[in-house]
Amino acid sequence: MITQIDTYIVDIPTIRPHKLSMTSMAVQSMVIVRITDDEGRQGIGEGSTIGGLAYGPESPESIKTNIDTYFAPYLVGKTVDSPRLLMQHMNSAFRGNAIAKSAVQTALLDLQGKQLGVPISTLLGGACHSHLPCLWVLASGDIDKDIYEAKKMIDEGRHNIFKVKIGSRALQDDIVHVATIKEALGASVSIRVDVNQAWSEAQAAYGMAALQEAGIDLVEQPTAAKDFASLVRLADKFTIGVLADESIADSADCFALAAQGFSGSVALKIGKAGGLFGALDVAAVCSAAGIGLYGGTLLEGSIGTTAALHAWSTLPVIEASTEMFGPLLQRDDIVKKPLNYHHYGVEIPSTPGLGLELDEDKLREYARKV
Ligand code: MUC
Ligand code: MG
Repeated sequence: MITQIDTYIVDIPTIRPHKLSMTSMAVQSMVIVRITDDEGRQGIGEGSTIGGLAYGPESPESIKTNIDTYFAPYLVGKTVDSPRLLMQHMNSAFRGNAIAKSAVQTALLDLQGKQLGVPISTLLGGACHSHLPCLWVLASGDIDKDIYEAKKMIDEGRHNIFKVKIGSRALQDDIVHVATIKEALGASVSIRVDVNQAWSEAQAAYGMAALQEAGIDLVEQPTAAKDFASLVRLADKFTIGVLADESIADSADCFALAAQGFSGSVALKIGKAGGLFGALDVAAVCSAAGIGLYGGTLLEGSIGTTAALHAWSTLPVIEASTEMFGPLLQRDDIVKKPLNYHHYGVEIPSTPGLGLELDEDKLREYARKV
């Protein structure tokens, strides 16, 4: 039975400024949830977004407040026999707040996994992979720094696919930036871009023609999240792939985009979908519609990233790779044994629950003092 729920906002500086079209991040603020049962076992979860309210409608502060005020009083006294049923009740009692729900769902699954002695992937039906490929995101905003960073990652065997964040500068400057990086890294290295909704459809058509010519593989969310029709038209018009990110939070969004005939890929994110169950529901719609899958992140730290990895590990095929590099963007970690990144990817823990242990000293050090 659940006896206590604690939440913390944890602020960890990034290793360098991370520049997206809508914000520049110098710190990542994660909401960490800890659920304790009557035998003293604990489950942990994480809810993170990007740049306060810059990326979406939830902020670290709203995530913490809504877990403390609404979710925690509902959950205390309940057993964790069925996280799915608890989430179903929470989804009908509390609207929205997908990231907060994802944090709580992760903590429930971590606790249930520890109670049963199995990893979260087993609770979800079993892992198809113990290691998944993982790309790196170039977002320093500086061409030379981006090229240096990418070459170092390739030499270290850490990453061989790169996504470049663009959309905050003039279109032509972005094209030169990306084409120069591609030229420097060569044909064997895959380069994508993420525009984070910054282009009109006309700009996207111009930009995608130039990026296709430069040998770029994929363009993520070129146009506004709600403009499904432009994603469909752009995906039909170019051979360069289109990846829908902000457009698709849950399976209903995905069904609507699929019904319009979208032929690209979708970025799955546990935060957008209200947790692992919701993200896997999106994956099921994609598979039925012939839409490719991509394991996405909201730049979560080790806890959120590992939760997502357990979900992605149950998918037989992830056509467009993953970007589960969030912990590597942070200067420090609040878990005792960080994830193991090697061979251009990351290993998925196989011990009970998430397979992580909180470092209490680090948690105290980085937890925001209210
Ligand atoms: C996004 O829009 O994809 C994922 C990687 C990154 O650098 O930013 C996030 C958000
Ligand atoms: Mg994106």
